[in-house]
Parts: sequence; C-alpha cells; structure tokens
Amino acid sequence: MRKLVMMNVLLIVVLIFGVLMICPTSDAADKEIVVGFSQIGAESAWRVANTESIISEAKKHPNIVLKFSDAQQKQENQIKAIRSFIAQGVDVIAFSPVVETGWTPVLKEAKRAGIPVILSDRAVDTDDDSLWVTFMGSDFVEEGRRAANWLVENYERLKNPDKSMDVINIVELQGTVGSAPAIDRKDGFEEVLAKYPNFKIIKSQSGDFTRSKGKEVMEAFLKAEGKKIDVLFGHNDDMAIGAIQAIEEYGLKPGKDIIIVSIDAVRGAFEAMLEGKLNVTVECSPLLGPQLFQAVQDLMAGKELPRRIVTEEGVFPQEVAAEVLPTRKY
Ligand code: GZL
Repeated sequence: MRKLVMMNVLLIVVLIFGVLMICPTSDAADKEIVVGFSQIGAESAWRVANTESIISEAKKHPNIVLKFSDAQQKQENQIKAIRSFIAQGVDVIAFSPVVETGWTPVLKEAKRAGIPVILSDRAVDTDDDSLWVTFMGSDFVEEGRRAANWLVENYERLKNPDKSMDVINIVELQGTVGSAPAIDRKDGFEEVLAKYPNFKIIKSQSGDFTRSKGKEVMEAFLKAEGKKIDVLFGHNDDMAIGAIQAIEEYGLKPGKDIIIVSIDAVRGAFEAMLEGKLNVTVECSPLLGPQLFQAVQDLMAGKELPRRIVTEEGVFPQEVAAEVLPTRKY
C-alpha cells in the first residue's frame, strides 16, 4: 500500500514538473517591448517595401508594440519623432536617418533616457559611437563599385556601334543630398572609374531618390548634353525609371542610345529591363524587418549585438530579368 502511495506522489511530482517545463512562467521572451521607429518617408518603391517589411514583421512578434512615424523625408520630423519616443519611454528606438549629420544632440537625449538606438538602412555621422548599438543595412560603397564594375565590363558590347570607346560620357542622378547611400554610392562608383579614364561623369545632380525629380533632372541633362550622353548612372531605380520617361520624350532609346545602370532591384527595374529600357540593377534589399526585430528581441534579452549587420546582395543584368522577376519579394 505504502509503495502505491509513494508511486502516486512521484507521478504527481513528475507531472507538475513536466507542465512547468512546457509552459514556463513568463520570462524575457514574453515581456512587452515597445519600439519607436522613425521612417524617412515613402519617396521610393524601395522605401515602401522597407516600411512593409518592418510593419509586417512587428506583427509576427506578440510581445512587440510598434510605434511607427513617417517623416516625409524631413530630418526635423525624425528628430521630433525620436523626442516623442523618448517622452513616451519606449524600450528601443530604431530609425533610418534621412541624412548622415545632425543627430548627435537627440541621440544624446536618448542615451540619457537609457533608451538604446538601432540604425536601420542608413548610418549616421557622429563622433560618439556609444549613441547607437548596431547599424543594419547594405554596404552602399560596394553597391557603387558593383555598378561601375558592371558598366566598364559591359558597355562596349552594349553601346551603339557608331559610339566610340575613347570617351564615354556619364550623367549621374544622385540620391538625397547628404544621405549615406548618395555619398557612399558615388564614392564607390568613382573609386572604380578612377581606373578607367575614358569613362567620364560629365553631369551629376540629386534627384532625391524620387521618380518625378529623376525625370526633371534628366530632362535638364538632355537639354544641356543631348546625344552626347552615353550612360546614366542612377543611385536608385525610381530616379532611373523617371529618367527613362525623359529619355523617351526626348526621342532617344533608353537602354540602347543611353545605357542605364541603377541600384535597388525593385520590381519596376525588372519590368524596365524586360522592356529593354534598363540594362542592370544592383540589389539593395529593403527587407530589414526580420533582422530588426531579431536584434530588438536579442537586445532586450541582454544579448550583445554586432555593431554592424550587413545584408547580402546581388547584381541583376537585363538578361536574367525574366527568370528572376517571379522570385522577387519587393
Ligand atoms: C538604401 C535606401 C535608399 C534606396 C532608395 O538603403 O536608403 O533610399 O536606395 C531609398 O530607393 O529611397
């Protein structure tokens, strides 16, 4: 009898222990985490895809509360949003800085409030690296190098037969003035071109990463240089797509009379390549949501984050567009 009682007690202990193992009491993984995210705006298809990635990923984390703010591409709106997140006492602040400079004061306020800051997509230029815990996003200098390397390797086979290789005139549509991608893509592109003196940038101006401004600036380039233009380098696909409209309205064939190289690899670029109007797009992935919220969970669980989380990316020339387009997520 005594043995039976002992057996039942042992069974009950094992059952209780087993239940506790399956349903642990709430721990760090369940603690609610409030994240304040300041997004630049909705200036391009890339940005829209980036926002979608962040918002949809946040929904997959039951313990994440996302406070999302759109700055309409104005730094003062981002600074206001960050100050509001600080006042609300969020657990983590993340943002994509519209330009590199001017962030130190507000990031010091976040630090004084004990709120960690994650840089998403773009970096900041500050002399105090303790003001942010990690920067996740692409290597823009490498994207500029990839654009230039593809151009010097492929221009001769793609150009109009009557065009010379002695001097190749390039016009450049830069991204937002002062932004990390605009600064770094230009640096990477020019670093490679320095080895090929026959490739010359004859005009360079910001199109602010938008289709409309890209078209407007390309119209001005065509008015000034016309058929002298051999190549367009666009810092993003949206400006290149706007420029394609300007080139067609001017009476030239984009992708043939003017070889076009751009960056992002958004759906619109693949569609333009299928029409033969764009020659190559260098990938810059906006799908940062999964990395961002993994970093937030790790940070709040007390884990050390790497200072730099780089996204792996490729280069998509016109000849692969048909095969690759169905696989694209943005
Ligand atoms: C790059 C991102 C840039 C894209 C543009 O990571 O910051 O901003 O290249 C977007 O399309 O507007």
